Parts: sequence; structure tokens; C-alpha cells
Amino acid sequence: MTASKRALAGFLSLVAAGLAVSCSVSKRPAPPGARDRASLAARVREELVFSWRAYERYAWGHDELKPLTRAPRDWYGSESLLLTPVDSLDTLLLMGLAEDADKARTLIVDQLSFDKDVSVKNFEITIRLLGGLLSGYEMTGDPRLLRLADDLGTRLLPAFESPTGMPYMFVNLKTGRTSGARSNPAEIGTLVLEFGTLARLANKPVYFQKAKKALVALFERRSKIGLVGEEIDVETGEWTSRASHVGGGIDSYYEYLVKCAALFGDLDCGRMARESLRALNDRLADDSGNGLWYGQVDMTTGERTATEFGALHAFLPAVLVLAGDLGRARHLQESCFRMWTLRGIEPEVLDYRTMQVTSPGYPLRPEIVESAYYLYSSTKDPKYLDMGRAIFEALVARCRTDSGYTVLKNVVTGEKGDLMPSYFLAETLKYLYLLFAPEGTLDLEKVVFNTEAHPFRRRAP
Ligand code: DMJ
Repeated sequence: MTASKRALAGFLSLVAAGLAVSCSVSKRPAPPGARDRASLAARVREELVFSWRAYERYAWGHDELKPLTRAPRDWYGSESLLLTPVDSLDTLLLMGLAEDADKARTLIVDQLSFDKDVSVKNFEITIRLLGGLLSGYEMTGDPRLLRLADDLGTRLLPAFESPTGMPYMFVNLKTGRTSGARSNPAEIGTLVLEFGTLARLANKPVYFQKAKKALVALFERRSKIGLVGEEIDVETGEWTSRASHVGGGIDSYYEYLVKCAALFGDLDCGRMARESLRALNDRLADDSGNGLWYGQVDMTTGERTATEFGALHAFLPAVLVLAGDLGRARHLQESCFRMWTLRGIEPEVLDYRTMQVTSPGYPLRPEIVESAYYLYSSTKDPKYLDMGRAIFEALVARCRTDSGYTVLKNVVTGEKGDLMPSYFLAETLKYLYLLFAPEGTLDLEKVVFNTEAHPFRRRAP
């Protein structure tokens, strides 16, 4: 057994190969639904292979694939950062696609360089690349992946050099020059899992210290009623938008408070998470007759300012499960699924009071599947399998093209856009696969997923 195979075998109790899916069915009498689950897991795996082949054929070596034009897309001019291969590596490994994973890993270690004069978004590069390199390292034991992660981490660190310790939005990978003082809670508060894991693996505590300091600095600027707004100036520490909600720009800040406690056993994060979730439940939760939703209020007064909820908000049931609040998690997931079924696929944003779509796109987002996966893992209620199946069938029917999957511009008309975001392979297909895969494929007691679905091993504090 090679070192990388040993590392993978040691990663969780992993029986993830697609073959294991069918073997496990033939050996013992199938519990209700097991046969269906096995075939769904195999189908999801086939769709991952189909998507990966399309990337290989039309966009190999680039960041992402544009499936309609069969062309590559790079985020920063002609400089590729291999977003899709890095984001997909652990999905390929989890699904037992060893040859494809090896090929992706070879591309990454041979070609990925961060010595580029480009100003990158700290948050996106952290969750996708740093996250993918770290989980890839933990699953393969390949030290070259850790070296790349450490190099990237060093280049991202200048982002934290603001007067408040909260990071700037952009940092130049070559020069360390920062820009973007107006940031938001998600981009400030969704770094601690990756930087904390890198700190442990590279034995450099500074990574964790910087990211945690930023998280605490943000939390300390919450309002008297315990809420954060949508935009803050990292130089002055002043809020520039007081809109408080759990959607884009704020969402994963809450996720990381809870997960920081789970991954590192960090007591400060646990306390901040409990206080923050209490404020969300007191002020944002809206249970006024149309199901449970989390709307928008003014962070200072608590006055309700909008009744909007969307595809990104659908991460919250998963976080509520992790926080031990199964009741609200179940209730909210019902609402999320209503949002999904309204037009046969979920819109980016909906007014939950009128049930009118206010932003009609669907960029292949994973959050609703992620929540179904957490809920199924903790309740074993088959209704979440049924939700997953409906979501998967809708994806196949409406987002599949001849060359990979693509975003929808409009869920009402069905008009397609031209992009397969890297998180579709990192998250959407991974969570669908895990939802249907045999028990024990991945042990949620042993890992914590970052917000891009890269699993990090839990370790004692
Ligand atoms: C992903 O990059 C991450 O899940 C992030 O937290 C939110 N946006 C996308 C998926 O929707």
C-alpha cells in the first residue's frame, strides 16, 4: 500500500468507492429504501464523472468550465488557479475515483503556482483553494499539497493587516498589497476553519491567531440585540449597512462560529455561536403562519425590513442540526423544500410572504442538499432522502447539458446560463452522494466540513 493510499484508508471509516455501494446491497437484506439509495448514489457518481470528463475535455488546466460554449473560464485574466481540480479532488477521492484523483493531484502539484501578480478575493480563495488543498492533504498524505497550502496561506496573511484585524477583501498574491476595506461578515468570518487547520498541520499558530482575531473583532461589533449587518469597514470598524439576515454576505459567519467550536473545541467560538444563534432565533426567525423562515431586520432596532429568503439561506438547517436544534432545523428545511418545489427548482431569492420569486437564477447551489444530508444523518428520516432524490432529478432534468451541468438564469423560464461553478463538484454532487451513500461512508463525528464541503479532521483542542 502506498503512503497516499494508507492516508486515504485512514481518513474516516471510508468505504466510499462506488463499487462499495453495490456490494453492500448484495451482501445483506436491504433495509427499506437501501436499494434505491445505492442506485441513487451510483447515479450521482456517474454525473460527477460526466461533469469531470467535460471539464477535462474542454477546460483542463483552467479554473472552470463554460458548458454551453465548451470553453474554459479563468477568474483572474489568463492566470488559472485550478479552482475546479482543487475543489474536486476530495470529491473524486470520496467517490473512489482514484485514477481521476491522481490525475487531478498531478496537475495541481505540477502546475499550481501562487507566485502571480493577481489581486484575489481572500474569502473565495481560502474556502475553495486553501480548503481543497488541506482536505486533499489529509486524505492523501501528499506533502506537496500541504506545501502549496502553506505557501498560499503565507501570501494571504497580509489581508489581515488592517487597523481592526478584520481582513481586507482582496490581497495581491505576489506583492501582498491589499484592497477592499468595505467587507462583510461572511468574508471576514469564514476563514478560521482553513487557517486553523493550516496552523495545526504546518505547525504555525499565527494562521489561527489572525483568523480568530478577525472573527472575534467582528463579533464584538454586533449590535446591542446581538446582530451583525451586511457591510462593515475593516479600517474604521463602522457598519456601512445595517441589514441583518442569514443570506449572502453574512451566512457562513454563523456557520463558522458553530463549526469552529466543533472542529477545534474552541470555547470562545462556542459562546459566540450560542449567543448569535439566540439572536437569530429571537429577531430574524419569522413563523407568522407561512412556515418558518429567517427574514431581514435592522441590526440595531430589530425592525423587520424584508421578508426574503433564498438558496443561500438554505445552509441554516444544517447549522441548526450541528448546534443541536433539530426542531427548528426540520421546520426550516420544510420551508426550504417548499421554495425548491415552487418552480421545480429553487430561485436565488423569494419573498416568503407572497411566495413570489424576486431573483430567479439558480447557480447550481448546494445548500439545500447539504441541509438534507445533515438532517438525514441525524434523524434517519427517509423524507430527507426523498427531498434529495427530487432535487437530483430536477438537476438532471433542467441543468444538464451535453457537456457538463450549467447554471440557470431563470428558474421560471428555464433559460440556461453558461457556467459550471467549481462548487457544483465540490459541494452539490458531494452532498448528494453522501446523502445516498452507505452508512459509515463518512463519519460526521470525525470531520467538520468547511463551507465549500472540504472535510477537515477533528482533533482535540
Ligand atoms: C460556495 O462557494 C460556498 O458554499 C459559500 O459558502 C457560498 N457560496 C457557494 C455555494 O453556493
